[in-house]
Amino acid sequence: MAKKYENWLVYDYDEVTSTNDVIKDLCCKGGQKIAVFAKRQSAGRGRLGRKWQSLEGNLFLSLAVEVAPQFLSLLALICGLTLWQIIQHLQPVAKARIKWPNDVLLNGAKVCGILLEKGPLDYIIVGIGVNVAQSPSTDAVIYPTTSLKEEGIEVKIETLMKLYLQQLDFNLSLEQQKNGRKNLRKQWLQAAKGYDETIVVRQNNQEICGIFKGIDENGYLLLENGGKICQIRAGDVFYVKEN
Ligand code: BT5
Repeated sequence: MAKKYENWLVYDYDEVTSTNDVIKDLCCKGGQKIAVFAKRQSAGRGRLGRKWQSLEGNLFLSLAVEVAPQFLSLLALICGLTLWQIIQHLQPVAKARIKWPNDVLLNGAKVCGILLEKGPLDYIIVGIGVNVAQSPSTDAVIYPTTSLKEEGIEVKIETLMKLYLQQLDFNLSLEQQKNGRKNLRKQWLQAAKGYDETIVVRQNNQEICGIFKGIDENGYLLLENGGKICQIRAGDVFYVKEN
């Protein structure tokens, strides 16, 4: 059931509730880089208990990554950057952008969502959902959606999974190098949508409007509001000017 791919042991399932749940049992012994891949997911989730619509033909992948707790918010950004880089590689003219922290947008619509959760031992579980073949109807979601296929990018799910593991490994090794984090933050900012533009950040029941001024060294969002820069650690970003 498990296949070795580069440094990763990849468990492959036909159907699971959530790849993020299955991986937590598999990585509890430690000592191995584990990934879980499923063709179907019956209870995919997003942040804050939100539902992730897991349509047939899309990618559902979870990885157990060992990182220091202080690196967590930057890891969240790197995971989105990784998919952005792959899309650019597959289709250099694609209009791909990252919406803080790690949603990947194609032509302004969400093609990928990433969920980080605490796993056993020192593992962080990274769950990646990519709309490869189809996207849910927009009435069921809070943001426009699309798929790679709808945007003219044809890739096999398994190929995409392998590219993701390879590119994430590359980014994580870069992070270990001198100026690696700075370099990754710079790349993320170049890929981000809306720098220096007005955005709205929705947090629980409040909304903060301000100018998106990039990210700090931890990957937190910097928002200029009333002449001051505030640091945002969590929330949903909406753009005032679309596309
Ligand atoms: C996310 O949450 O975007 C993280 C999604 C992570 C999904 C992966 S799949 C593999 C692994 N196993 C899991 O159970 N989860 C991970 P958030 O930022 O909270 O966005 C969730 C919102 O995105 C929903 O409330 C919908 O509005 C919208 N949404 C749901 N399904 C979508 C889809 N397939 N494509 C685009 N948007 C979607």
